[in-house]
Amino acid sequence: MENNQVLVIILGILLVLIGVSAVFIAIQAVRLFRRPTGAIEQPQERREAMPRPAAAVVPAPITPSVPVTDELRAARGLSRTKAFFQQTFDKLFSGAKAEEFFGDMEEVLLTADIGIDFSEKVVAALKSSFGVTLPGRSELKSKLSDILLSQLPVSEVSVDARPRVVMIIGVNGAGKTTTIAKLCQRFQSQGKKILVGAADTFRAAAIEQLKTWIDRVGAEGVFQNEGADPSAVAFDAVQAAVSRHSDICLIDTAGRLHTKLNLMEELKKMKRVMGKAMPGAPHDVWLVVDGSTGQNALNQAREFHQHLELTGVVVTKLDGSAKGGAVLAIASELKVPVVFIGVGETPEDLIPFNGPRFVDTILEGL
Ligand SMILES: Nc1nc2c(ncn2[C@@H]2O[C@H](COP(=O)(O)OP(=O)(O)O)[C@@H](O)[C@H]2O)c(=O)[nH]1
Ligand SMILES: [Mg+2]
Repeated sequence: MENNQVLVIILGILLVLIGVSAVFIAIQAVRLFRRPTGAIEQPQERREAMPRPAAAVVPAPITPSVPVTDELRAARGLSRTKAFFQQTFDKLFSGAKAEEFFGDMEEVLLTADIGIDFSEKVVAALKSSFGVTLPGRSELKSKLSDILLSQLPVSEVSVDARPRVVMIIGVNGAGKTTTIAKLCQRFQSQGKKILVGAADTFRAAAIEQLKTWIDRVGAEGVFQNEGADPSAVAFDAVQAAVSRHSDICLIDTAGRLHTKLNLMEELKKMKRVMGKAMPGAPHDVWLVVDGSTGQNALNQAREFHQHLELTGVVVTKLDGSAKGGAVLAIASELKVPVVFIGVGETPEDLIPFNGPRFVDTILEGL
């Protein structure tokens, strides 16, 4: 073989190798660019969870708002309640007889935690619509949806005050501090200036927990040491919110049982004292209840409302619970609007309550 021929063969082999490498690199590049960049469907466990009271005080950067709509979050968060309604109605319709139907129906509503009074009202309304005729599923669904909605109070026009002072109350562990963190996140993203008063001075860890969140979302806070008078903290916070021209002032409070009268008195005092720092404050008193406690949440709401005239209720922990019916029981019995629902532990998991959407979601499988 001549030298030239050898050279041509070597060159040929080299060209083939270069070609193969180029194809390989091109495939890798395409794969890389196709990989999703957003965090749209991050698995739950990878999303950031709220810190526990004793959590490290090193705030992680705020995750940019992922384009998951409130509607989607609500649907996910209420999936257990929806499944519960679907399964119990499946049972109700299998082999149902007209004469037993409405009696069984009342039982279903009761087990769905929508409360005795409300269940009776709903069944009476259904009976008056259908008489003794057994309704079809879609007929029942649409009538039930109308009845549930007609029982929900309409939210009043929002307060026109600056700062708008919102006092957050509830039993221990209901989710007050977490809800404040979530509210901060939501309001900040709407360009509002927030100031939080850490009036839960009962435990140092509670103050730290709140500080972590305030730093993380970049809100302002008024803190005092553990054991400080909660009314004094609330007063200072409202005064600071006025002088710093905050849009919203959120006051965290220590958890307390609704049955402890002296602790109720303490809340009443805080309320009065805030009014001295700014006439009309607090403009809102929101009760936070753990929705997974069903009827207990309704009892708490009843008691707190008697003492403190609630203007709104936040129902948390509806994710992981089939007791979402409690939302309807509270709103319909107390005639106090449910303002937000909590459907998870990340800062984005707080959704403004929307009655028609809520009813649609839980009855979707009927
Ligand atoms: N799954 C779930 N957990 C929640 C929700 N809201 C609060 N939590 C958790 O409930 C626990 C108690 O919350 P915290 O805000 O400290 O309660 P507080 O004592 O009322 O201030 C924390 O572990 C929170 O992460 C929610 O909507 N869903
Ligand atoms: Mg707390």
